[in-house]
Amino acid sequence: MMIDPTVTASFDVDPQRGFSPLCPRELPVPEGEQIVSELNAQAAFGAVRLVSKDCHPAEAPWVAATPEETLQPVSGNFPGLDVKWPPHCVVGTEGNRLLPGLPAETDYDLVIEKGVDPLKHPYGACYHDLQETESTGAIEWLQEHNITTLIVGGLATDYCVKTSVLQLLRAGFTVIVNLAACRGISPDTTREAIAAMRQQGAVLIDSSRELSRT
Ligand code: VGL
Repeated sequence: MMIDPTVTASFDVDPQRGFSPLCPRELPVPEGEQIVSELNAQAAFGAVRLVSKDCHPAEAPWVAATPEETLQPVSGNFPGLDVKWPPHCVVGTEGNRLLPGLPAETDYDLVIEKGVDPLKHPYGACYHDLQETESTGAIEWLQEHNITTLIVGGLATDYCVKTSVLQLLRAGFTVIVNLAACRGISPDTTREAIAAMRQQGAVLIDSSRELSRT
């Protein structure tokens, strides 16, 4: 696939230790730590590089007290929350850090922090809320930088990558999903996520080797 780097951004979605086997007590996505070389390779095709991060508090109504509570609905009237998750990517902890081998945060062109509010647990990088009313500024930033195309990878394929990709497609961007730079939480939901992204117009590639510059 031909890429014009001058209008392309590389987007690392939540490539954090808390979503990898490096932090087995958080939300370890199988092989989550193995995406780093592909994220770094795809970045060579973009003029800018973005990263989003889950930046959660330690306590929130969505935090599962036991592993069995994971994916159970949050009880009570919390419109910003859907299901429970193990504590992960808590600000100031190891799980919040980027995977080893990625650039320092200060070397990215934009860092998007999400999930800070204990009453909100968004998945997509473009909005702070599930209802998609409160922008993180990512879409506006990309538009201001004249970006039309994104190459996306990250964790997890079936949640934050999928939701971010669908948001970017709805905002009108061309979105290339680099599957070698993604890993999912479970095989079934990952398959469904890939089908949904394709159906909504994402271009799926198996690796950055399929990319070339115009
Ligand atoms: C994610 C589940 C819960 C993700 C975040 O980054 O994909 N998944 N929180």
